[in-house]
Amino acid sequence: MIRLYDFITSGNCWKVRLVLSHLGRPYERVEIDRFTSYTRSAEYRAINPLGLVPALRLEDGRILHDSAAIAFYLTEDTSLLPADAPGRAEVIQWLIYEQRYICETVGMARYIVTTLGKGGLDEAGAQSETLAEVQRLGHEGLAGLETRLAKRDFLIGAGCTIADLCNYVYVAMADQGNMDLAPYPAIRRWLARLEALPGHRAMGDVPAPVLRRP
Ligand SMILES: N[C@@H](CCC(=O)N[C@@H](CS)C(=O)NCC(=O)O)C(=O)O
Repeated sequence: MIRLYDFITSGNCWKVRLVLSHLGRPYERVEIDRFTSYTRSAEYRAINPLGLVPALRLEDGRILHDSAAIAFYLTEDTSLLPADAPGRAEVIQWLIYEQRYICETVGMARYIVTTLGKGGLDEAGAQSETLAEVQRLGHEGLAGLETRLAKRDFLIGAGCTIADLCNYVYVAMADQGNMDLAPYPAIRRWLARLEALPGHRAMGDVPAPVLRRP
């Protein structure tokens, strides 16, 4: 069976879990504690040399890392990945968009606020310039999504694809980075549309792990 190396609170891992639940595909979950340095250990770097989650071990022993690559692999020959070349190129385009303009901005704001543990405030209590800058860039990313979604239900074609699922995750958690989605009505409708799909799972709704590390 395929095996996912997973942090529950990682948005990039949630993307892969969402894809798996939409597919109804069983998998083994290895739960990693992100607050240890296990991902930097030699044991884990043998799984992913970059020391990052998610990583997916395939039945034949090969390992894939990076949420976009894993999502692309898992959805071959399914409705979540178009079969035609232009449709697949559009998926790649929106996966790149997510990594550059959503994950690294909206996702980074969440990371600064929730994981760096300072609530986004520097030692003097003022909002950190770094947080303000990633929020500014995040609003650029959200504005691009809002424009795309203004007259359509999903990012590509008529149904949900991995472009939607991957972009969904950090946008859905924007409030955790103190980013307000009020100015983006099309995005808010799209989030609700995705959350109403039968394959949707909340971030914390995970199968029991087969292993815990460390
Ligand atoms: N581009 C990668 C980014 C992966 C990434 O940054 N993962 C973070 C968690 S969201 C991580 O593993 N951090 C390592 C650590 O915190 O030890 C992807 O989409 O999967």
